[in-house]
Amino acid sequence: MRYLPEFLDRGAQEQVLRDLRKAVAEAPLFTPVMPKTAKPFSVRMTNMGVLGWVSDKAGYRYQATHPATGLPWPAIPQSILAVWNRVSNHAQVPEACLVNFYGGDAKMGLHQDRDEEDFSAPVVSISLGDTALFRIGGTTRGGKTQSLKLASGDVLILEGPTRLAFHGIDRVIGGSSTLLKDGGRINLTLRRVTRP
Ligand code: MD3
Ligand code: FE
Repeated sequence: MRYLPEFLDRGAQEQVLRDLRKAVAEAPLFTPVMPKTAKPFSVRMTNMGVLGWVSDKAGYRYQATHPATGLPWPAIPQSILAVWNRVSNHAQVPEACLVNFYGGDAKMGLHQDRDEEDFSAPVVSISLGDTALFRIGGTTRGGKTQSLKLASGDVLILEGPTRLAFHGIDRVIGGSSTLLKDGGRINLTLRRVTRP
C-alpha cells in the first residue's frame, strides 16, 4: 500500500468536487442493500465510468447503468483521471470510479474488494471532506489490523498483496474538514474491472 497524505491541495479538491457535483446531478446517490437480507448500507453510493459497482438483493456486481435511472454512468472527469495517471503506471484507464458518501454515522465493515476480474491493476482511493478512521488487515479475516486516518486530499494506492487485504471504515470524525458545507466524507475509488 502506498499512502500519499495531502496529495491534492485545497484547490485541486475543490475542482474534483465541482466535477463530482455535475456527475451526481446525473447519477444520484443511492442506498445499496446487502444481498439476501436487503439490509441497507449506511454509506450512499454512485459511480462514474463505463462500469459501476452496485449491491442489491441479488448480489454484488458491476453494471453499465445506474440502478434507479437506467442511464449509463457519467464519464470519469479529467480531474479524477489525472490522479490515476499521476500515481499509477497502469497502461489502461480506470473503468469504474465508485463514489462513497459517508454522512453522520456511516461506516463500512471489514471486507475484501474481489468483484473485479483484474486484481493485477491497482485500486486508487481519494478522500474528501471529514477525516475517516480506516482499518486494514491481511488477506485472511480475523488477523492483525492497522489503523490509519484518511484526511481530505489524501490518496491511497492498493496494489500487489494489499489489493486483496481486508479493510473498512470504523468511523468518520464529524467537523474535521471544511470542504463539504454540510460535513460528511466522500471516498472515490478508481478501479479496473475486466480481465487484462
Ligand atoms: C484496500 N472504500 O469502496 S478506501 C470500497 O473509504 C472501500 O470508502 C473505503 O473500501 C472508503 O470498497 C476505503 C481505501 C481502499 C479502497 C480499496 C481497497 C482500501 C482498499 C482495496 C483493497 C484493499
Ligand atoms: Fe473496499
